[in-house]
Amino acid sequence: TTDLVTFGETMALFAARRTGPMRFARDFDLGLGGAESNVAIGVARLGHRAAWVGRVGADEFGDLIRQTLLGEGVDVRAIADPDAPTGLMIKGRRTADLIDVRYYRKDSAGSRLCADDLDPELIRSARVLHVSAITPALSGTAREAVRHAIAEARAAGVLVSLDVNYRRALWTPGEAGAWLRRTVGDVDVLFATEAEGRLIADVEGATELAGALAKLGPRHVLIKFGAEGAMELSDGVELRADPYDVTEVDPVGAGDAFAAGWLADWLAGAEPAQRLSTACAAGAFAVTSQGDWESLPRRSDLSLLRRPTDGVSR
Ligand code: KDG
Repeated sequence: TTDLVTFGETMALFAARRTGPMRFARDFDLGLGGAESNVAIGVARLGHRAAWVGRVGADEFGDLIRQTLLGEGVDVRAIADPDAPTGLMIKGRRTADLIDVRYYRKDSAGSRLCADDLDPELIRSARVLHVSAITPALSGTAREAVRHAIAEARAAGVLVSLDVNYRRALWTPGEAGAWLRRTVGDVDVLFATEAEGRLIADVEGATELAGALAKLGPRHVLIKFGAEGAMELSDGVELRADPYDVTEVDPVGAGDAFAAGWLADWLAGAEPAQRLSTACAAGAFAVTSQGDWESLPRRSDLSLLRRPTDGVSR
């Protein structure tokens, strides 16, 4: 059993050490990244049990992914695919504040994920199923795995969480929008930026957008404004949270951290305002260092951040 189960593609990540065109990067830090495994790490660091399912290659990068997630306390269900390599993500720094992500993931092991890879018992035993709309963009079998997992979770009364995580390298806004509109009615918690929300409902204004999305089904709609904070519409009640004051080093992974913070506090039974605040704090931590997940907070870290209006902590 687990508190949260998630699945998707996790890739080996090469992050350029220096700023400039990638061809001059010369050296890279090797790590890993994957929206869903980032969430699993975040939830585990915040004190809950998280399981991650995915395919990796039968290669060094697959081992890296398995070992790193294990080290983070995630219940890793990594299937080593003998016929395809672990996908790669290359993160360049075109300028000091412009990150350039390239994928080498077509036909990767992760994209070959299928419904049979998901243990229905694991889903039924969880309290939360978290998916992202990256997975349906990977392949037909991966898309079917998402559909199947959501149906399984719903039938068992497991909370279904979906982060839009729109990736334009993988599909067009039209394709993503059509899938999201078909799926959102089966989702309890929806995480989106304003632009992502508009893939589903073309509505101006954050409050209006959240209302339109909630009408489609999700009981909890979370709209993220990046460095401007976030809002939540839950059971008709709107909440807003100010951002935390941090220096952004690398914004990639902030959304996953936000989802992890929110879901961890949902699991802990926290009040809505607390839950949204933890989500914002986790998102803020995520941008403070290089890497997609490395700076995700533990519970004891959360009190380190202050909102600008809170003044100085002594
Ligand atoms: O949200 C961050 C993720 O996007 C990153 O870690 C890698 O899953 C990934 C993707 O497809 O971009």
